[in-house]
Amino acid sequence: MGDLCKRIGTAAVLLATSWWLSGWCLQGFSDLSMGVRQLARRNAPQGFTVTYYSGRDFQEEICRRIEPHLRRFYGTRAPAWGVPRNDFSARWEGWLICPSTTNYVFYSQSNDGFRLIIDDEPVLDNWRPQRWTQSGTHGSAWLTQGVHHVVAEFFAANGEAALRVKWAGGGIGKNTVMGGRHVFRQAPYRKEESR
Ligand SMILES: [Ca+2]
Repeated sequence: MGDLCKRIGTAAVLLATSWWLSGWCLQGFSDLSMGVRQLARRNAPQGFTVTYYSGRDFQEEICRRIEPHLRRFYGTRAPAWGVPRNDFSARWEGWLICPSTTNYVFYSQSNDGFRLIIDDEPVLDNWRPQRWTQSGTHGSAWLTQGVHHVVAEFFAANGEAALRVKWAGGGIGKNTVMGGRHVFRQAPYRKEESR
């Protein structure tokens, strides 16, 4: 009888431990997606922080501002007071929220040079004077569900200047411009936690 009690006790302990472990794992997942939803609801600061520089290669910082999307049509005008109309550069920085773990494709059209870096890895590199084309260029990256650090860089040579970046994957349609509710100015989670 004592032996039976011991066996039942051991089984109960094993059952309780596995229940606790499965709950802990599930909690980890729901925390991430719940955290992202809460962030969107809480009016967390959305958009990119962008810094404008004079010179094609970030020579002198002129100003810093917030922009909601990677979509700018400058024409032949300067992007901000004090920034030259020709020969300027810009760097956008933000945290991209990926809804699921999958392959994402990024499409850019620019006049002139553009590059996109995600988690310190180059995804698009089109850094040269160029005209706007309908086909543009594209690159892809396998990204986990959660947040990823994004840096986008642009330079204008002369004449017209413009930039548009779209992305697709994980339920995000191909015509989605990068930004809006998918980009935050500060990391909701540390990078290591989203991997
Ligand atoms: Ca140009």
